[in-house]
Amino acid sequence: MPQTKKRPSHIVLRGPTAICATAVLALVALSGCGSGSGGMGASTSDTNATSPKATTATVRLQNIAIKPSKVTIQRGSTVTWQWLDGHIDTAHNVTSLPGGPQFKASGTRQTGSYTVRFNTPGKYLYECTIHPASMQGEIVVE
Ligand SMILES: [Cu+2]
Repeated sequence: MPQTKKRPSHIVLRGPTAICATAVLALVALSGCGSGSGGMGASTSDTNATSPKATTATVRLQNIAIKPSKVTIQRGSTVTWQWLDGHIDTAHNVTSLPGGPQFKASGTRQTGSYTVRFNTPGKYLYECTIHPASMQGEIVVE
């Protein structure tokens, strides 16, 4: 008696089996689409990562000023600050302002240079904390 009832349950099992087969087909179709568009997407982002011209910008810390005070670069580029006020015994630093994207502060010094690579687009505001009134700068990373 229960055996006859099991037969319909076997038939019911064919339903999910058929659905599984459909799901597999769908997955194959999806994975086919996915690998195609995924490959396209990856190559597109690779192009974006490499095709903007990475550059090196130089900023002078001289006469208690930042020159140029605003620099625009492509992501992946570097900015090098040069300390040029050592001869007047004046030290500077470059320090991110709070509230925006940050980069590692240079520390205070009188000579030499400091280079930061910017990989993340954004508007980086900074200052020399010793001379904030006259030494404010901006790095725009595109
Ligand atoms: Cu300064």
